[in-house]
Amino acid sequence: MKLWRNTTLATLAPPSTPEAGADGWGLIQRGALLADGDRIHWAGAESDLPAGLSVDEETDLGGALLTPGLVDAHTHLVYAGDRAHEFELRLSGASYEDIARAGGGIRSTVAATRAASAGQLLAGALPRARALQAGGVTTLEIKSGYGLDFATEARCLRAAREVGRNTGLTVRTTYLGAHALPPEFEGRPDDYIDAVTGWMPALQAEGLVDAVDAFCERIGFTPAQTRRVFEAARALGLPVKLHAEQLSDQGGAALAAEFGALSCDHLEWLTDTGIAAMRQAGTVAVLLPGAYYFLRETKLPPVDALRAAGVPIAIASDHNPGSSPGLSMPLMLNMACTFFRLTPLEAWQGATVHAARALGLSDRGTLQAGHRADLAVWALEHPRQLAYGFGHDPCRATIVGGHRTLS
Ligand code: DI6
Ligand code: FE
Repeated sequence: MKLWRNTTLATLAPPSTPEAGADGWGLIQRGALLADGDRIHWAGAESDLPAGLSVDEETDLGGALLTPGLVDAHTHLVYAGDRAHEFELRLSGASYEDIARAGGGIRSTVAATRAASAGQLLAGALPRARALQAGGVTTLEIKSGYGLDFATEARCLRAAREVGRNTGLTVRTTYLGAHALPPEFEGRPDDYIDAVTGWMPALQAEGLVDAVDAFCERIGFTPAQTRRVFEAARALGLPVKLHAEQLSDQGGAALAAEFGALSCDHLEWLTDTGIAAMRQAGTVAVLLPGAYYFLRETKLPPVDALRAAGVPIAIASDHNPGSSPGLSMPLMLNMACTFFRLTPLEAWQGATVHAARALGLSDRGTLQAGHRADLAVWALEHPRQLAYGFGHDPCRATIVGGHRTLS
């Protein structure tokens, strides 16, 4: 067994568990944590350490803060090229949608990604994953969606799997073939949806698909087209999620909820109908403050109504080259508080236990016996300080499945 001691624990454990605290943080001063293989065996006050256990490895954390590792539940980490020039165009007045309609945007990243080899895609994605990890991330989701043909979508999803193998991080893959209309299908979006659904079984058979996503938007796909993608996923037993209500209200959240979606993401234009449907389906709301910030949006997601309805709220980086080229979950926590008025505790829960749920994972996101030993060590006294600062770098180490992977 491995022991981490002389630490302040923030367990974030739910009220029914022995690791819980009165206020949601589950703060334990002079704490200790024991891991057996890749699982947490015990977490509590060092003075209560169970006796008679054989400890093979002991780490004195010198009083540092120990928390669950962060979960980034929405990234587009695998792509080639960048869109710094489009950033300049937007700063001089062009809108994100204007650029997309003029053939730039997602399509320009698709052209660069199609031209990139598997090795180049991995070489681009690995440092991004490591940057997220340096900010405390131990589990992340990676979407395809910059290939838009079978070979390139498969190459991107394989690169995502490789990121997991190379870093030790848990990577959940999402097939986002319905991200944008590729040029060869111009004017034929329904034919393209046929292609997207047609590629799905082979991608699944290769073990490349943990979930299926779509971009339901004026510059993406209609609700009717999205429904066809979801029907294909359901026929294969694959869970769905949706880029919904980012730039306009398309009723996407209600549609996704009808399919029992794991999550609906973005949600700036979400309505009460969508919220009610998500609550009923148990769908997580994934808020993406990086895209809100970088696109200089002003329409806020309906956080109060989500909270009142009891819809779990997660936050994620949405890392992508067009609308959120950031790689720091600590910054997302800060922006979720400043822009969206989440409390620091809600932001933490949003980047841990609720984010895990958005990926269909119920074995991580808190420090409680039986959960994965996915941990982050911080030079902080209280986790609220992570959401308070910005541009700082307080993560000292991450531990994935009981193994220290970064320090
Ligand atoms: N919404 C987003 O924010 C990203 N994809 C999506 O559907 C942006 C993708 C990009 O601009 O490259
Ligand atoms: Fe996205």
